[in-house]
Amino acid sequence: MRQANTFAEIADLLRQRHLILDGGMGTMIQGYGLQEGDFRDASLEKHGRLLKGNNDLLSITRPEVIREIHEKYLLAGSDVIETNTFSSTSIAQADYELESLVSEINRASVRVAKEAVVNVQKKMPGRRCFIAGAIGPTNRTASLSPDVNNPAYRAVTFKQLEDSYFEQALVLAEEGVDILLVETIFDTLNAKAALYATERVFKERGVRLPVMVSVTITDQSGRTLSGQTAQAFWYSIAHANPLSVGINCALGAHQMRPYLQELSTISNSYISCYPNAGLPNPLSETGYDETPKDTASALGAIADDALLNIVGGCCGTTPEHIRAIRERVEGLSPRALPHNKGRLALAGLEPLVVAPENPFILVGERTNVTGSPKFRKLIEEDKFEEALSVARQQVENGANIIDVNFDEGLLDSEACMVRFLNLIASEPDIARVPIMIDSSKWGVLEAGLQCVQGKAVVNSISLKEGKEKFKEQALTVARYGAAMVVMAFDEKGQAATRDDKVRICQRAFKILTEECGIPPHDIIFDPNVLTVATGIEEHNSYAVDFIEAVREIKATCPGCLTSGGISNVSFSFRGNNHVREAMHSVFLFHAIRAGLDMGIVNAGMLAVYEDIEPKLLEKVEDVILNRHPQATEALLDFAEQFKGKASEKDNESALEWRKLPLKERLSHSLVKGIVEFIEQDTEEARVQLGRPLDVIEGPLMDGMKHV
Ligand code: THG
Repeated sequence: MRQANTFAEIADLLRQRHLILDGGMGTMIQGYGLQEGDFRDASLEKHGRLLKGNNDLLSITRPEVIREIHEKYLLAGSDVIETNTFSSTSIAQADYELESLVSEINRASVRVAKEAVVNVQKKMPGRRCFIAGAIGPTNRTASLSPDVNNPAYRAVTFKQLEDSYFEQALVLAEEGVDILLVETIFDTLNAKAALYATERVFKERGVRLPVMVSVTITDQSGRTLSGQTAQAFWYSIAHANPLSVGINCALGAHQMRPYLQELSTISNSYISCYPNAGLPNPLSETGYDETPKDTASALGAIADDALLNIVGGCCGTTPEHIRAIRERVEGLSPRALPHNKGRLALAGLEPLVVAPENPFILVGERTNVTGSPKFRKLIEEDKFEEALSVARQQVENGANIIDVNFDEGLLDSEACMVRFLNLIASEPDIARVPIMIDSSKWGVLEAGLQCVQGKAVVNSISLKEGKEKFKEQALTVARYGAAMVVMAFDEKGQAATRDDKVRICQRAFKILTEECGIPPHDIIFDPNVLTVATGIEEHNSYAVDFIEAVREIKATCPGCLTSGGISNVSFSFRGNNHVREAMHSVFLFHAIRAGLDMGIVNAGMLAVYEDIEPKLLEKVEDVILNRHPQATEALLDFAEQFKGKASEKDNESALEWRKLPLKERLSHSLVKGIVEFIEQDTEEARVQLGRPLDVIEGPLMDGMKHV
């Protein structure tokens, strides 16, 4: 795709100095004391809604006001002015029942900005001015429910947002803006929809514009309104490869500093900052605390440390603020672009960097209707909120990512995926980790991608249906900004041998990196963990085949990652969790040494390799490494003694302790920190003993002695 000429021009400027944005539009409009009539022209005379406050409309009804404000900013030194289109989407305009005017408002806004540029250039020949098409967050949020009684509800969907943003961005591009600016982001899913839409606009028009992205950190928590940290935010939108990323609005520059520092360290894009003029203050003339000098010195202090490239102002700032900011940063070196090497960086509410120097990544397997009978039962009984406890348990037990799967014939997998992911989004202790969206159905994967604000992993795509389908799906996943698990599966079927696994993954790697432009670190190969010790001789080498394939794939597909569904390996020992755990640990031990980066596991149910009894270890290792032909039989014999012995850590099936006497059950709960039965057991004790105090002084205190 062709790049607009402005790319080179702006990049050239950014290497030399800070680029200056404009300041607040709303603040300036307020100064004109406009009334309802100013927001109406002849065609709107009879419009049934009050229109005062719909500032974007002024580009049509009072264009000279908007033009004058633009000119003031340009004369104060802005290199870039923002179109008066912050709320010019059908979703935002719905408040005024003016969805039908969206195209016209955007068109008029670009034109009025262009006129301002022409006027200023008449006074200052040769002056270069850029126009950024402003794309606001809308007044709805895709990641949060506005209904406290229904946390899975959403007032707007990704698709609705994307359509609405597309309509706006298309007109902005057609009318000739130099840049698109997705700004004041409070919900990353909204922003991802906007970025998906701008990409669609570029594709449709065959020309790409620079995109600027600016997030709002609402308060001192350092989080967006939808709960993400600044780093998680960056990783969630980095796929758009924006010209710049930065922070605007909510806080004054001073408070933004730590977050700008974080972005500056991890992002390869330019860094922008256009703060409010401090806090709202009804007593001050502009309605905000900071004078031009205040804002300039706060921003200047950050620019002194070369953290910034683009500066300007948001609410409450005026042309005087911009003049002061420009003067303050004049002559300062802008931030130099870092050269961070590519690595897989996922995000939930918090970031997760998957790098060779970091520990192995555990993907929790239990939120899977085919992998956990408990989870399946809860879903089948429509107990979605209770099913969240399975996800929480995985995270508490150390899962760095959770795999979510609803592939079951009798379920509406797509609806289940959407509902469950929406529910997860409202549970910060679960949503802090990235999601792995697991399905063999493309529709389910795409529906899932439209629900997660972080950077997710799609599990999985493959060459199963041929190269064209594979490319199309990979490119779509990338446009949603997700990483992808690629199974060693092709037109002929699933790879079982080392050589087939390697061959298919290498072919997929070439297609993805060379033909699709997908970064290697967004590709996670899964060379199929197949079950060993089934009694069928050719299955005996399955674990070794996997391990050796991992080694070769890591060596020949530079930058890629590898993963596998670890529990598959031990299906032949179902019902014998003690042995299964040992098998998983041994298998992981060797696979990780061969280069395995992550594994789908039952988090919290992994034995420590060094703790496995030597006899069991030897027999398990014989099976996993296929060390002799009788290995399976030997392990089967040896395993007899553990049959039915519930694993220590198996919190799903090991409910044997519930049969213990009440006192011991209470003690068990206290020792293990299990809260599930506490109410029921203490109530039983109260009924037995008569007084709550007796419960505390009796069985609870006794139990505490064991903690
Ligand atoms: N690769 C990729 N994705 C995958 C797999 C893979 N997703 C699904 C699966 N394989 C990984 N997940 C699981 C989840 C659970 C189990 C195995 C793999 C499992 N469950 C117990 C069982 O079936 O015996 C449940 C028993 C119980 O809880 O009582 O073993 O390979 N990319």
